[in-house]
Amino acid sequence: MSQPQRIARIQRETSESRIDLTLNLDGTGVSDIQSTVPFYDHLLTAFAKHALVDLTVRAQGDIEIDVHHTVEDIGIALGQAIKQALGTKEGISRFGDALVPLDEALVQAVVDISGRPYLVHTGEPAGFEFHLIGGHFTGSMVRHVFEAIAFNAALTVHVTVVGGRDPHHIAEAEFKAFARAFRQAKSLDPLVSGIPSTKGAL
Ligand SMILES: [Mn+2]
Repeated sequence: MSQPQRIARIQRETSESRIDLTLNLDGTGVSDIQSTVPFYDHLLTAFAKHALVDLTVRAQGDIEIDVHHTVEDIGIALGQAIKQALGTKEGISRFGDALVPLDEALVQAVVDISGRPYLVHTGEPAGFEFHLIGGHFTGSMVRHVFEAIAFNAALTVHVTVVGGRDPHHIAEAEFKAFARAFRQAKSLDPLVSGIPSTKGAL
């Protein structure tokens, strides 16, 4: 039996942003990201590349106020797309983990496609949340994006910053570690038959 295509398109419009996002969970890491927030483009491009998903993002938002709304809303749309594309979750590995360095930064991520939204996020150095990466992307948004993805995709996500000094490195290593853990969790395991849960549902 052939698997249905694991793809999704989310179009989400509020008074604060307009998002058009497409996701293919069985891609090759090809992305075309135009979030209007350059460092976020960099993070989402890294996510697609290392999760082996194809991702396109077009966004327009009220970044003249702050990048917050647009960054969060893309996270929500990405979470919704992940949930939709995962479908019944039949045949997935379900769990994934990764330990990813970027020079001095080191980040561990663990993903469970559990159907239960949960985020445990620790270890960013003091003051990280206040740093403006690239002059426009607030460090605090990293956790906010993981919250948006975990809650809207119904994933259990643990991200632990083991070490790091440069905010760009830390943020990028967080996204790469999450990507690698997610890549493993969403992969189809030929040894798995049906939904990998003793409950019979995820
Ligand atoms: Mn970089």
